[in-house]
Amino acid sequence: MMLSTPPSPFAENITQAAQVLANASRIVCLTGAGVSAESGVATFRDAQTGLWSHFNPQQLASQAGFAADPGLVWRWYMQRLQTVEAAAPNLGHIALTQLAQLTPSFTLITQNVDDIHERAGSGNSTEGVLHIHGSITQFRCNVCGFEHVLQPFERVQALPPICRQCQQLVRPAVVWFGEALPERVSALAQRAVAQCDVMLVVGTSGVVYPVAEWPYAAQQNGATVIDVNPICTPISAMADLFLQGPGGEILPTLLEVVQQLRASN
Ligand code: BV8
Ligand code: ZN
Repeated sequence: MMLSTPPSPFAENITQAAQVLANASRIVCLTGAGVSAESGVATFRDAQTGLWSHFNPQQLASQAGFAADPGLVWRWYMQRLQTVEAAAPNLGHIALTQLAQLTPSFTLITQNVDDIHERAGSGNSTEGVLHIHGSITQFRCNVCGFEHVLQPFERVQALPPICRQCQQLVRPAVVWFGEALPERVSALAQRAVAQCDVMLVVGTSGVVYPVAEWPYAAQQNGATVIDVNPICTPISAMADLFLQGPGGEILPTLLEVVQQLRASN
């Protein structure tokens, strides 16, 4: 059956990857900051442009960083929140929602704290989008965990809001370095990783743990690992198939070939 050759310099790999995805029964898709790059949200490592270039994100995204300068951390998150809210889903996000509809079981695990996957239409499955590192759009008390609904005036405040329950500082509901992953989400994610037959990894440098171990765990359980990234990373090196390029280009092409294969079956 002649497939229309996808317009990609890596047509061979794309066709192979599409065949694997078209035959898969349980797909896990693991995304990182790269999937949101084409929406204008700087990736975690190059997010340090301009104002923030002289700060280390690992410092800011930590209890120590928050304790040292809660105002600086609060303003960093308010600026990132503004960028996320202004960002629209790109063709990569949209292709993932359509791929999910073609697959019997599709679990989306994201390391991103933005809500762009949801706004693209992902997450309509029972589990929704598994935010393994939390969400920048939600807030809670740093001490008692009491949920906080952000008020417009609090976005431009120099300091974080105060918890209504215990008067401690409010922080974004993200997982900081040195903090444990959310238990329920992590259990759901690790079960999906253990049971999948394909793991599609998109836009992650694969350097943040324990999530960086999950492609290896999937592969050890017999899954095929496909990596989508414009550059080589430890994940592209271990992947069974490496599709080099931006997600916004590769994923729609991949989806098109999967749809052709599905239609011909
Ligand atoms: C924990 C929320 C323990 C905050 C984030 C071994 C085991 C366990 C832990 C560790 C370990 N070794 C070290 C640790 C500690 C630490 C860690 O991993 N450190 C690293 C730096 C060495 N891990 C932790 O602290 C974790 N917690 O282990 O707790 C514990 C247990 C019990 C009790 C207490 C404690 C928690 C880690 C979570 C940190 N929080 N985010 C916030 O966002 O502000 S991580 C943050 O960085 C992001 O969420 C994301 O996960 C990560 C950045 O990674 P990427 O998404 O990959 O982004 P990056 O910019 O790096 O790369 C982007 C990629 O996209 C690039 O490859 C680029 O080429 C590509 N790209 C660019 N354009 C495109 C593209 N791809 C496709 N298309 C494009 N157009
Ligand atoms: Zn509190």
